[in-house]
Amino acid sequence: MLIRDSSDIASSEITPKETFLSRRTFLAGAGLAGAAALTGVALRNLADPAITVSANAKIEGIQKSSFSTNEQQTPYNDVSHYNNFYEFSTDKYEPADLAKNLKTRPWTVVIDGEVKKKLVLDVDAITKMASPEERIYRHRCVEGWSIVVPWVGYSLNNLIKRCDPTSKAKYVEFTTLLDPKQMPGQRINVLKWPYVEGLRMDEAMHPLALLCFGMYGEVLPNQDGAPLRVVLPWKYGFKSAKSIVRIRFTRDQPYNTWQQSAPAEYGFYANVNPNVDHPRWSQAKERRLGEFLKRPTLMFNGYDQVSGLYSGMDLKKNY
Ligand SMILES: Nc1nc2c(c(=O)[nH]1)N[C@H]1C(S)=C(S)[C@@H](COP(=O)(O)O)O[C@H]1N2
Ligand SMILES: [Mo]
Repeated sequence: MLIRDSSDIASSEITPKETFLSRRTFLAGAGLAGAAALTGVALRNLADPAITVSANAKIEGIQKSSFSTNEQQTPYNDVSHYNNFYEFSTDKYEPADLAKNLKTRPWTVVIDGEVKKKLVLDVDAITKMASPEERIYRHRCVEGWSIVVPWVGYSLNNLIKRCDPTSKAKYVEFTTLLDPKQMPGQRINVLKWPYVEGLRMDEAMHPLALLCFGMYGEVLPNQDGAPLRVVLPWKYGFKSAKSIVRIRFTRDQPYNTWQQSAPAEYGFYANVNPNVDHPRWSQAKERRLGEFLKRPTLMFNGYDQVSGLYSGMDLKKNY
């Protein structure tokens, strides 16, 4: 994000990727048909890691959600092989492979700050706190690409209510795992580690804000933020922190990572807004992965139900 400009995005980034992905998809079909006679183990060993059929566990008892869009979903293989996850790489194709050995169990999440009692929760206890829903959300990256993903999780407000925040809690901050041994991207100072993001309390309590642990009916692949991430469909993708180990309630606005590294480009709010250009490119349009023509970007990414959270705010100033 830091090192790209709009011409890079239009030419060298998105277009070659689509060619690449459709080629991969084709190869996947051919490879699997040819390997159909082999055992599952042999198939997994022989297959290109980028096209291995996922062995991820199915999530039981998923309910449908009225918040889902009925737009066409982006293929699983694209969503799991085109990732921003700088802890592994600044390249979008590499996290799929580099994250494959990330140890996501056991995994604990510390809940502290302005709470009546500090908590250390096992991720499997967290995922069981409310029934899982499938939320098919549009997801818009600040770089100009977008995807439609059937995430699995539940409204973040279910967890927040269980955490007993004090009346002084005005914001909630999310911190990603810090572990350079497992996360090779953290051996490079491309960002200040660990990755930190945050929300105002009323944003975090909005039912659209999703605490996410799965996609396409299965547990999250590591490169998409396993075992636990947030998904905030009305904000640019960078607000949705991955592989969360700490949730802290604060009195003051968290100093999020992207604001630290490029304050003129990435603010705290980061609401999708076609009327506010990025300093180096327009945000008026986006390219859905797999599509050729760009489409207009919608205010709040089309999630108008959040607009009340920002009434009276200057969204040019609070970008
Ligand atoms: N910890 C962490 N979280 C992160 C990022 C990251 O680099 N590190 N990238 C963000 C950005 S810019 C985007 S667009 C989304 C991408 O999520 P996806 O790979 O599941 O599509 O993750 C966000 N969360
Ligand atoms: Mo992004």
